Amino acid sequence: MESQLTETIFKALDRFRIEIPSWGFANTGTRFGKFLQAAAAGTIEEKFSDAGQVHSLTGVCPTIALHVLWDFPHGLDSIHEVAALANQYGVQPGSINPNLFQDQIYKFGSFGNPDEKARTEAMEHSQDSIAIARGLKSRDISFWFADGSNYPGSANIRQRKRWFEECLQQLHAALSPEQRMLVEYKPFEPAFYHTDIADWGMAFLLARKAGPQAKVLVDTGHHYLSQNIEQIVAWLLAEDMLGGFHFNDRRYADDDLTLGSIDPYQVFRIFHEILFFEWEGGKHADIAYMIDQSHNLKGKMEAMIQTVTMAQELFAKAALVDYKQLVAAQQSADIVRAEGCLQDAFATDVRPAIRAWRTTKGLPENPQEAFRQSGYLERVTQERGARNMSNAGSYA
Ligand code: PSV
Ligand code: MN
Repeated sequence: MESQLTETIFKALDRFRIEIPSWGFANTGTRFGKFLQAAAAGTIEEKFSDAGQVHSLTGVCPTIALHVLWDFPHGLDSIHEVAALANQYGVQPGSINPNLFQDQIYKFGSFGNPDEKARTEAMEHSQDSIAIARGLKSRDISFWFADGSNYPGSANIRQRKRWFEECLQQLHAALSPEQRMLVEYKPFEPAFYHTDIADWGMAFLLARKAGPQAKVLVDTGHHYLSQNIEQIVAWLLAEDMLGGFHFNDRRYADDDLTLGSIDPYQVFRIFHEILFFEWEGGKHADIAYMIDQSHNLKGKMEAMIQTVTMAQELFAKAALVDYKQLVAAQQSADIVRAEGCLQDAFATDVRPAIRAWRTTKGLPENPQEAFRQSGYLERVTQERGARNMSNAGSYA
Protein backbone atom coordinates (compact mmCIF):
# COMPACT_ATOMS: atom_id res chain seq x y z
CA MET A 1 0.00 0.00 0.00
CA GLU A 2 1.25 3.48 -0.82
CA SER A 3 2.93 5.08 2.14
CA GLN A 4 0.70 8.15 1.84
CA LEU A 5 -2.42 6.00 2.25
CA THR A 6 -0.90 4.17 5.18
CA GLU A 7 -0.04 7.46 6.82
CA THR A 8 -3.60 8.75 6.39
CA ILE A 9 -5.00 5.53 7.87
CA PHE A 10 -2.57 5.62 10.80
CA LYS A 11 -3.54 9.23 11.54
CA ALA A 12 -7.24 8.37 11.44
CA LEU A 13 -6.76 5.40 13.76
CA ASP A 14 -4.64 7.40 16.18
CA ARG A 15 -7.57 9.67 16.91
CA PHE A 16 -10.44 7.19 16.70
CA ARG A 17 -11.93 6.07 20.01
CA ILE A 18 -15.27 4.41 20.60
CA GLU A 19 -17.10 3.84 23.89
CA ILE A 20 -18.61 0.47 24.77
CA PRO A 21 -21.89 0.08 26.67
CA SER A 22 -22.00 -1.76 29.99
CA TRP A 23 -25.37 -3.22 28.98
CA GLY A 24 -23.80 -4.85 25.94
CA PHE A 25 -22.20 -7.47 28.22
CA ALA A 26 -25.31 -8.37 30.21
CA ASN A 27 -28.00 -10.91 29.39
CA THR A 28 -30.76 -9.12 27.56
CA GLY A 29 -33.74 -10.29 25.59
CA THR A 30 -36.46 -9.53 23.15
CA ARG A 31 -40.10 -8.81 23.88
CA PHE A 32 -40.61 -12.57 23.82
CA GLY A 33 -37.97 -13.77 26.23
CA LYS A 34 -34.30 -13.97 27.04
CA PHE A 35 -31.81 -16.45 25.61
CA LEU A 36 -29.16 -16.69 28.26
CA GLN A 37 -25.43 -16.78 27.73
CA ALA A 38 -23.29 -18.50 30.32
CA ALA A 39 -20.50 -15.91 29.94
CA ALA A 40 -22.69 -12.81 30.27
CA ALA A 41 -21.72 -10.23 32.87
CA GLY A 42 -24.05 -10.14 35.86
CA THR A 43 -22.38 -7.54 38.05
CA ILE A 44 -20.85 -4.14 37.51
CA GLU A 45 -17.44 -5.67 38.23
CA GLU A 46 -17.94 -8.28 35.49
CA LYS A 47 -18.98 -5.56 33.04
CA PHE A 48 -15.80 -3.61 33.81
CA SER A 49 -13.75 -6.76 33.46
CA ASP A 50 -15.25 -7.56 30.02
CA ALA A 51 -14.89 -3.97 28.85
CA GLY A 52 -11.28 -3.99 30.07
CA GLN A 53 -10.62 -7.07 27.95
CA VAL A 54 -12.10 -5.46 24.84
CA HIS A 55 -9.99 -2.36 25.43
CA SER A 56 -6.78 -4.26 26.07
CA LEU A 57 -7.23 -6.17 22.79
CA THR A 58 -8.33 -3.28 20.58
CA GLY A 59 -6.68 -0.31 22.32
CA VAL A 60 -9.45 2.06 21.27
CA CYS A 61 -12.20 1.65 23.90
CA PRO A 62 -10.91 3.49 26.96
CA THR A 63 -14.38 4.29 28.31
CA ILE A 64 -17.54 2.42 29.20
CA ALA A 65 -21.05 3.90 29.06
CA LEU A 66 -22.91 3.31 32.32
CA HIS A 67 -26.65 3.07 32.98
CA VAL A 68 -27.51 4.53 36.35
CA LEU A 69 -30.17 2.10 37.49
CA TRP A 70 -28.35 -0.98 36.23
CA ASP A 71 -24.79 -0.07 37.19
CA PHE A 72 -25.19 2.06 40.32
CA PRO A 73 -27.33 -0.12 42.59
CA HIS A 74 -26.80 2.35 45.45
CA GLY A 75 -27.09 5.49 43.34
CA LEU A 76 -24.63 8.15 44.42
CA ASP A 77 -23.18 5.79 47.02
CA SER A 78 -21.91 3.52 44.24
CA ILE A 79 -19.53 6.17 42.90
CA HIS A 80 -16.53 4.96 44.91
CA GLU A 81 -17.05 1.33 43.93
CA VAL A 82 -17.33 2.26 40.25
CA ALA A 83 -14.25 4.51 40.41
CA ALA A 84 -12.25 1.70 42.02
CA LEU A 85 -13.36 -0.79 39.35
CA ALA A 86 -12.37 1.67 36.63
CA ASN A 87 -8.84 1.80 38.00
CA GLN A 88 -8.68 -1.93 38.54
CA TYR A 89 -9.77 -2.86 35.02
CA GLY A 90 -8.24 0.04 33.08
CA VAL A 91 -11.40 1.51 31.54
CA GLN A 92 -12.81 4.81 32.68
CA PRO A 93 -16.50 5.66 33.16
CA GLY A 94 -17.83 7.28 30.00
CA SER A 95 -21.27 8.68 29.38
CA ILE A 96 -23.73 8.41 32.23
CA ASN A 97 -27.21 7.28 31.17
CA PRO A 98 -30.09 8.07 33.52
CA ASN A 99 -32.77 5.40 33.48
CA LEU A 100 -36.14 7.11 33.10
CA PHE A 101 -38.05 4.20 31.66
CA GLN A 102 -37.90 1.06 33.76
CA ASP A 103 -39.37 1.96 37.12
CA GLN A 104 -43.12 1.35 37.54
CA ILE A 105 -43.63 5.05 38.19
CA TYR A 106 -42.71 5.73 34.54
CA LYS A 107 -45.51 3.61 33.10
CA PHE A 108 -47.06 6.76 31.65
CA GLY A 109 -43.83 8.63 31.11
CA SER A 110 -41.13 10.56 32.94
CA PHE A 111 -40.89 14.29 32.10
CA GLY A 112 -44.05 13.91 30.02
CA ASN A 113 -46.02 12.13 32.73
CA PRO A 114 -49.23 13.96 33.69
CA ASP A 115 -48.58 12.89 37.29
CA GLU A 116 -46.37 15.48 38.95
CA LYS A 117 -44.95 12.87 41.32
CA ALA A 118 -43.45 10.94 38.40
CA ARG A 119 -42.00 14.10 36.89
CA THR A 120 -40.42 15.02 40.21
CA GLU A 121 -38.93 11.57 40.63
CA ALA A 122 -37.55 11.71 37.08
CA MET A 123 -35.96 15.07 37.87
CA GLU A 124 -34.41 13.77 41.08
CA HIS A 125 -32.98 10.77 39.27
CA SER A 126 -31.60 13.05 36.56
CA GLN A 127 -30.02 15.39 39.13
CA ASP A 128 -28.45 12.35 40.80
CA SER A 129 -27.14 11.23 37.41
CA ILE A 130 -25.49 14.61 36.88
CA ALA A 131 -23.92 14.35 40.33
CA ILE A 132 -22.74 10.81 39.60
CA ALA A 133 -21.18 11.99 36.34
CA ARG A 134 -19.46 14.83 38.18
CA GLY A 135 -18.19 12.45 40.86
CA LEU A 136 -16.70 10.18 38.20
CA LYS A 137 -15.40 13.01 36.01
CA SER A 138 -17.65 11.87 33.17
CA ARG A 139 -18.35 14.67 30.77
CA ASP A 140 -21.56 13.48 29.10
CA ILE A 141 -24.96 12.75 30.60
CA SER A 142 -26.98 11.03 27.94
CA PHE A 143 -30.75 11.35 28.07
CA TRP A 144 -33.07 8.98 26.27
CA PHE A 145 -36.78 9.03 27.07
CA ALA A 146 -39.27 6.25 26.44
CA ASP A 147 -42.06 8.83 26.87
CA GLY A 148 -44.89 8.75 24.41
CA SER A 149 -48.37 7.37 23.90
CA ASN A 150 -49.98 4.47 22.10
CA TYR A 151 -53.34 5.93 21.13
CA PRO A 152 -54.45 9.13 19.44
CA GLY A 153 -55.90 11.68 21.83
CA SER A 154 -54.47 10.05 24.95
CA ALA A 155 -51.67 12.58 25.49
CA ASN A 156 -51.50 16.36 25.40
CA ILE A 157 -48.54 16.65 23.06
CA ARG A 158 -47.98 20.42 23.50
CA GLN A 159 -48.25 20.27 27.28
CA ARG A 160 -45.72 17.47 27.38
CA LYS A 161 -43.39 19.47 25.15
CA ARG A 162 -43.52 22.30 27.72
CA TRP A 163 -42.68 19.90 30.55
CA PHE A 164 -39.73 18.57 28.60
CA GLU A 165 -38.49 22.10 27.94
CA GLU A 166 -38.77 23.06 31.60
CA CYS A 167 -37.13 19.92 32.93
CA LEU A 168 -34.22 20.01 30.49
CA GLN A 169 -33.64 23.71 31.16
CA GLN A 170 -33.49 23.04 34.91
CA LEU A 171 -31.11 20.16 34.41
CA HIS A 172 -28.89 22.20 32.14
CA ALA A 173 -28.59 24.74 34.94
CA ALA A 174 -27.25 21.97 37.18
CA LEU A 175 -24.39 21.05 34.81
CA SER A 176 -20.82 21.98 35.65
CA PRO A 177 -19.09 24.03 32.96
CA GLU A 178 -17.24 21.03 31.52
CA GLN A 179 -20.29 18.75 31.42
CA ARG A 180 -22.59 18.18 28.46
CA MET A 181 -26.17 17.00 28.18
CA LEU A 182 -26.91 14.78 25.19
CA VAL A 183 -30.51 14.50 24.00
CA GLU A 184 -31.31 11.28 22.12
CA TYR A 185 -34.36 10.88 19.89
CA LYS A 186 -36.30 7.85 18.73
CA PRO A 187 -39.53 7.76 16.72
CA PHE A 188 -41.03 4.49 17.99
CA GLU A 189 -40.69 1.84 20.69
CA PRO A 190 -41.79 1.49 23.37
CA ALA A 191 -44.48 4.02 22.39
CA PHE A 192 -46.20 3.30 19.11
CA TYR A 193 -48.40 6.31 18.41
CA HIS A 194 -46.36 9.33 19.43
CA THR A 195 -42.95 9.65 21.06
CA ASP A 196 -42.19 12.93 22.85
CA ILE A 197 -38.72 13.29 21.31
CA ALA A 198 -39.31 11.54 18.03
CA ASP A 199 -36.72 12.98 15.68
CA TRP A 200 -33.60 15.10 15.33
CA GLY A 201 -35.59 18.31 14.90
CA MET A 202 -37.35 17.85 18.24
CA ALA A 203 -34.12 16.91 19.98
CA PHE A 204 -32.44 19.90 18.37
CA LEU A 205 -35.08 22.37 19.55
CA LEU A 206 -35.11 20.98 23.09
CA ALA A 207 -31.32 21.02 23.30
CA ARG A 208 -31.16 24.57 21.95
CA LYS A 209 -33.71 25.73 24.50
CA ALA A 210 -31.95 23.90 27.33
CA GLY A 211 -28.67 25.76 26.81
CA PRO A 212 -25.28 25.75 25.11
CA GLN A 213 -24.00 22.59 26.78
CA ALA A 214 -26.86 20.53 25.37
CA LYS A 215 -26.29 18.68 22.10
CA VAL A 216 -28.10 16.06 20.07
CA LEU A 217 -27.26 12.36 20.17
CA VAL A 218 -27.92 10.34 17.02
CA ASP A 219 -28.56 6.60 17.31
CA THR A 220 -28.45 4.87 13.92
CA GLY A 221 -31.34 2.57 14.87
CA HIS A 222 -33.64 5.45 15.76
CA HIS A 223 -34.85 6.44 12.31
CA TYR A 224 -37.52 5.48 9.88
CA LEU A 225 -36.35 3.12 7.20
CA SER A 226 -34.48 4.75 4.34
CA GLN A 227 -34.06 8.04 6.21
CA ASN A 228 -30.88 9.83 5.14
CA ILE A 229 -28.96 9.77 8.43
CA GLU A 230 -25.80 11.30 7.01
CA GLN A 231 -27.76 14.36 5.95
CA ILE A 232 -29.01 14.75 9.53
CA VAL A 233 -25.39 14.44 10.65
CA ALA A 234 -24.28 17.12 8.17
CA TRP A 235 -26.99 19.53 9.36
CA LEU A 236 -26.27 18.96 13.03
CA LEU A 237 -22.56 19.50 12.41
CA ALA A 238 -23.24 22.70 10.53
CA GLU A 239 -25.27 23.94 13.51
CA ASP A 240 -22.65 22.77 16.05
CA MET A 241 -25.28 20.54 17.62
CA LEU A 242 -23.97 17.01 17.13
CA GLY A 243 -22.70 15.77 20.48
CA GLY A 244 -22.79 11.99 20.35
CA PHE A 245 -23.43 8.91 18.33
CA HIS A 246 -24.85 5.52 19.24
CA PHE A 247 -23.73 3.04 16.60
CA ASN A 248 -25.51 -0.17 15.68
CA ASP A 249 -27.02 -1.59 12.50
CA ARG A 250 -30.50 -2.67 11.59
CA ARG A 251 -32.68 -4.08 8.88
CA TYR A 252 -36.16 -3.17 10.11
CA ALA A 253 -36.34 -1.12 13.32
CA ASP A 254 -34.03 -0.61 16.31
CA ASP A 255 -32.60 -4.08 15.77
CA ASP A 256 -29.28 -3.61 17.61
CA LEU A 257 -27.39 -5.60 15.00
CA THR A 258 -23.62 -5.42 14.74
CA LEU A 259 -22.36 -2.21 13.18
CA GLY A 260 -21.83 -2.58 9.44
CA SER A 261 -23.41 -6.03 9.27
CA ILE A 262 -26.27 -4.82 7.06
CA ASP A 263 -25.19 -1.52 5.55
CA PRO A 264 -21.51 -0.66 6.02
CA TYR A 265 -21.72 2.00 3.30
CA GLN A 266 -24.15 3.99 5.43
CA VAL A 267 -21.71 4.09 8.34
CA PHE A 268 -18.95 5.07 5.93
CA ARG A 269 -21.13 7.93 4.62
CA ILE A 270 -21.78 9.13 8.18
CA PHE A 271 -18.06 9.15 8.96
CA HIS A 272 -17.43 10.85 5.64
CA GLU A 273 -19.76 13.74 6.50
CA ILE A 274 -17.96 14.20 9.81
CA LEU A 275 -14.46 14.09 8.34
CA PHE A 276 -15.37 16.25 5.35
CA PHE A 277 -16.83 18.83 7.76
CA GLU A 278 -13.57 18.82 9.72
CA TRP A 279 -11.42 19.12 6.60
CA GLU A 280 -13.46 21.99 5.16
CA GLY A 281 -13.73 23.92 8.41
CA GLY A 282 -10.29 23.10 9.73
CA LYS A 283 -11.77 22.16 13.09
CA HIS A 284 -12.39 19.11 15.20
CA ALA A 285 -15.98 17.84 15.59
CA ASP A 286 -16.36 17.00 19.27
CA ILE A 287 -18.51 13.89 18.96
CA ALA A 288 -18.66 11.05 21.48
CA TYR A 289 -18.70 7.83 19.46
CA MET A 290 -20.42 5.05 21.33
CA ILE A 291 -21.73 1.59 20.58
CA ASP A 292 -25.31 0.89 21.59
CA GLN A 293 -25.86 -2.79 20.93
CA SER A 294 -26.86 -5.72 23.08
CA HIS A 295 -26.60 -9.11 21.45
CA ASN A 296 -28.86 -12.00 22.29
CA LEU A 297 -27.45 -14.62 19.93
CA LYS A 298 -23.85 -13.65 19.21
CA GLY A 299 -21.26 -13.93 21.95
CA LYS A 300 -21.30 -10.53 23.61
CA MET A 301 -17.58 -9.93 23.76
CA GLU A 302 -16.97 -11.30 20.27
CA ALA A 303 -19.73 -9.05 18.94
CA MET A 304 -18.21 -6.07 20.69
CA ILE A 305 -14.73 -6.74 19.27
CA GLN A 306 -16.24 -7.30 15.82
CA THR A 307 -18.05 -3.95 16.11
CA VAL A 308 -14.97 -2.04 17.22
CA THR A 309 -12.83 -3.41 14.39
CA MET A 310 -15.57 -2.70 11.84
CA ALA A 311 -15.90 0.86 13.16
CA GLN A 312 -12.13 1.34 12.75
CA GLU A 313 -12.26 0.01 9.19
CA LEU A 314 -15.12 2.27 8.15
CA PHE A 315 -13.58 5.31 9.82
CA ALA A 316 -10.23 4.62 8.12
CA LYS A 317 -11.93 4.19 4.73
CA ALA A 318 -13.79 7.48 5.19
CA ALA A 319 -10.48 9.20 5.93
CA LEU A 320 -9.24 8.18 2.47
CA VAL A 321 -11.66 10.32 0.51
CA ASP A 322 -9.74 12.70 -1.74
CA TYR A 323 -11.37 15.97 -0.65
CA LYS A 324 -9.66 18.20 -3.20
CA GLN A 325 -10.89 16.02 -5.99
CA LEU A 326 -14.32 15.77 -4.39
CA VAL A 327 -14.72 19.53 -4.04
CA ALA A 328 -13.59 20.09 -7.62
CA ALA A 329 -16.00 17.45 -8.91
CA GLN A 330 -18.89 18.87 -6.87
CA GLN A 331 -18.07 22.36 -8.08
CA SER A 332 -18.16 21.36 -11.73
CA ALA A 333 -21.19 19.11 -11.24
CA ASP A 334 -19.15 16.09 -12.29
CA ILE A 335 -21.47 13.69 -10.54
CA VAL A 336 -19.78 10.48 -11.53
CA ARG A 337 -16.35 11.69 -10.44
CA ALA A 338 -17.70 13.02 -7.17
CA GLU A 339 -19.48 9.79 -6.39
CA GLY A 340 -16.33 7.91 -7.44
CA CYS A 341 -14.34 9.70 -4.73
CA LEU A 342 -16.52 8.06 -2.10
CA GLN A 343 -16.67 4.72 -3.87
CA ASP A 344 -12.89 4.50 -4.34
CA ALA A 345 -12.29 5.20 -0.66
CA PHE A 346 -14.94 2.70 0.39
CA ALA A 347 -13.49 0.02 -1.88
CA THR A 348 -9.96 0.35 -0.46
CA ASP A 349 -8.88 -2.60 1.63
CA VAL A 350 -7.66 -0.88 4.78
CA ARG A 351 -7.18 -4.05 6.78
CA PRO A 352 -3.44 -4.56 6.12
CA ALA A 353 -2.74 -0.99 7.27
CA ILE A 354 -4.90 -1.46 10.36
CA ARG A 355 -3.01 -4.63 11.23
CA ALA A 356 0.28 -2.75 10.81
CA TRP A 357 -1.02 0.10 13.02
CA ARG A 358 -1.95 -2.37 15.74
CA THR A 359 1.55 -3.83 15.66
CA THR A 360 3.09 -0.40 16.10
CA LYS A 361 0.91 0.03 19.20
CA GLY A 362 1.84 -3.34 20.67
CA LEU A 363 -1.70 -4.61 20.09
CA PRO A 364 -2.63 -7.98 18.63
CA GLU A 365 -2.96 -7.81 14.84
CA ASN A 366 -6.23 -9.67 15.04
CA PRO A 367 -8.07 -8.83 18.28
CA GLN A 368 -10.81 -11.40 17.64
CA GLU A 369 -8.31 -14.22 17.23
CA ALA A 370 -6.35 -13.01 20.25
CA PHE A 371 -9.55 -13.05 22.28
CA ARG A 372 -10.27 -16.64 21.20
CA GLN A 373 -6.74 -17.66 22.16
CA SER A 374 -6.77 -15.81 25.48
CA GLY A 375 -8.87 -18.32 27.41
CA TYR A 376 -10.87 -15.44 28.92
CA LEU A 377 -14.19 -16.66 27.54
CA GLU A 378 -13.67 -20.18 28.87
CA ARG A 379 -12.70 -18.82 32.27
CA VAL A 380 -15.72 -16.53 32.69
CA THR A 381 -18.06 -19.17 31.26
CA GLN A 382 -16.86 -21.46 34.03
CA GLU A 383 -17.14 -18.78 36.71
CA ARG A 384 -20.47 -17.27 35.70
CA GLY A 385 -22.25 -20.14 33.98
CA ALA A 386 -24.16 -21.73 36.85
CA ARG A 387 -25.50 -18.40 38.05
CA ASN A 388 -26.39 -17.11 34.59
CA MET A 389 -28.14 -20.19 33.30
CA SER A 390 -30.42 -20.51 36.32
CA ASN A 391 -31.60 -16.95 35.94
CA ALA A 392 -33.99 -17.34 32.99
CA GLY A 393 -36.58 -14.62 32.67
CA SER A 394 -40.11 -15.62 31.89
CA TYR A 395 -43.05 -13.48 30.97
CA ALA A 396 -45.54 -16.07 32.24
C1 PSV B 1 -32.98 3.17 23.51
O1 PSV B 1 -33.37 2.31 22.49
C2 PSV B 1 -31.49 3.27 23.62
O2 PSV B 1 -30.94 3.48 22.35
C3 PSV B 1 -31.04 4.35 24.57
O3 PSV B 1 -29.81 4.87 24.20
C4 PSV B 1 -30.89 3.59 25.84
O4 PSV B 1 -30.19 4.26 26.82
C5 PSV B 1 -30.22 2.35 25.32
O5 PSV B 1 -30.95 2.07 24.13
C6 PSV B 1 -30.18 1.17 26.23
O6 PSV B 1 -31.46 0.65 26.47
MN1 MN C 1 -29.16 4.61 21.99
